[in-house]
Amino acid sequence: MQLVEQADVLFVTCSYSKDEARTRQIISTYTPPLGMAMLAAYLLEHGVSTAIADALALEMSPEQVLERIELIRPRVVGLASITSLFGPNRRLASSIRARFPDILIVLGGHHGATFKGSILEETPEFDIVVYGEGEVSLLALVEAYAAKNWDREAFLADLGELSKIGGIVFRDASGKSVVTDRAPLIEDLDTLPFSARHLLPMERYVPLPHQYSRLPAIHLMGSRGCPFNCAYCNNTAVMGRVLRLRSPENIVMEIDELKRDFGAREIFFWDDTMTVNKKWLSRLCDILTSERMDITWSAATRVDIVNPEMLKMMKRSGCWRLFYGIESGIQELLDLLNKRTRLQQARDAIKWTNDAGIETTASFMIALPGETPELARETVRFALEIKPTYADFHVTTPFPGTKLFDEALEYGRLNMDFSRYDCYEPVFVPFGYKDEDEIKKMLSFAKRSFYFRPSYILGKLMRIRSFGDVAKLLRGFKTLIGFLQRSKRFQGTSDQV
Ligand code: B12
Ligand code: SF4
Repeated sequence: MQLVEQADVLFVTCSYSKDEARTRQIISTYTPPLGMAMLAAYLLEHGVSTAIADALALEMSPEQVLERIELIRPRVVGLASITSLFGPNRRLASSIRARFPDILIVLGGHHGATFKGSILEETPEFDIVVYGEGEVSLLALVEAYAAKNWDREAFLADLGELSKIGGIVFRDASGKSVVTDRAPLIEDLDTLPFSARHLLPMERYVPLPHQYSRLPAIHLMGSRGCPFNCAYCNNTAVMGRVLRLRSPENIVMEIDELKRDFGAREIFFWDDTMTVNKKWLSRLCDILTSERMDITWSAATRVDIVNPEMLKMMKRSGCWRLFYGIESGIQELLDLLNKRTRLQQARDAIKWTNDAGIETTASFMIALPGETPELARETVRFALEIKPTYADFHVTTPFPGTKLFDEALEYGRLNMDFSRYDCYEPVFVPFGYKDEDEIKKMLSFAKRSFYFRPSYILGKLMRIRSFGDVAKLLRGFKTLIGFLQRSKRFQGTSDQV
């Protein structure tokens, strides 16, 4: 990682409470703030000195973050927030504001994009919110700020200048928020520079054992946006519903750079839905298949947009794992989610993918609207029936800005403590469940049912080929126990469901 000594813009990720950090070390791993790295690359390309402090991955204390800011002396600090991290981000902004009153504090990411105006009216710590795709808006903002000689007060008072910048929220003279028109989405993603990973502690981002087949495995996005409209999904809040694709050639150029700079052997595609455009996928696979590449990769997609030929082609090109959001084993519940998939498509997709020699992760949501514990057990049975390599179970979390959030009260009770919106803690209790505790027990039951089957454990043991496999298996086991211990801490004494 390149240590930057002075920069006009500093992005900072914020960490969890001590307890959360401890839990994450058991159950999770650090992941790169790719959005910030993309923004940093864009700013650097336009001559703006930029740094990133990934405080979360570097396990920096709040005081260390302030020391770093003291050292770098940025004019702008950029924070990004998903819903569950809004509280910690606000605390961080508050401590920066207290110590560095002249720094402009800008918030980006999904929570800001969802709440826009109300954020500024309720949280004085933030100066500006950038909603939507950040590159164009943030650069315009920084350039306008520089033109004001980095004078925060003068800049924030120039409402005429601020209103010319697309995709931002600022306060007018009375403190009311003003939302400017959305900045146009970047049409040609190939015009964007590659993520500024040299500003990140890349050695910290080792995926979980079931998430890689070879190391170093590096995260990358080949597209932005998703054309589907699932009722629970907040993905499109920032990037919209139109799928924009980088050219396969441009993606491969970035992979070449990752091989050269970080020795990448595997790519972890973070795209929302990798197989929407078959022509694009086929071209990408063609290039990746060529021997020169020697890259393995994994990605996420939907069960209704794969077929056996495509999967075989993906396997040939190095794909070793696919993540499918299956969500439920009950068709009526899927229909309520506007998922637009059939259970038979889930069965077929998992079978075809397994047959192609690609590992599968099937993800399910527990405590959906209309669900009862009996229906959840049916979903667990479905997960066992379709035989994915791994199954993820999360609790239903109605994120603000989604149809699920708007309609949640028709189907159950909703807790509005956003700090708990992390997909592990139940915040939504459908009428079919007694209380949160019953949901936590169901989550734990689902995980144990899937992973503690003798046939599953035996299958894993039979596949051990090397010491590396043993180490991976042990780390995976530790992760699972971490999950279960965490849900145990959340729940009551009985495990009966
Ligand atoms: C990759 C990913 C992850 C990764 C890594 C996250 C990371 N380190 O960044 C993993 C798998 C670890 C993960 C975990 C979780 N995730 Co996630 N994740 C995503 C995903 C698919 C892509 C994010 C991404 O990198 N996008 C690419 C970049 C280019 O886009 P971007 O980050 O939005 O950045 C742009 C703008 O937001 C803006 N911007 C970003 N930062 C900043 C900063 C400033 C200052 C400015 C001005 C602008 C700006 O500009 C950027 C470039 O245009 C999104 C869905 C999506 N499509 O966005 C969900 C998503 C962000 N995740 C979500 C959730 C809920 C979670 C979890 C809580 C779920 C869980 N329990 O597993 C955890 C929380 C982890 C955590 N604490 O960070 C939700 C958030 C919803 C919400 N409103 O809170 C999303 C939207 C998916 C969903 N369910 O709808 N996630
Ligand atoms: S859940 Fe997946 S398919 Fe559905 S809208 Fe979100 S990203 Fe698209």
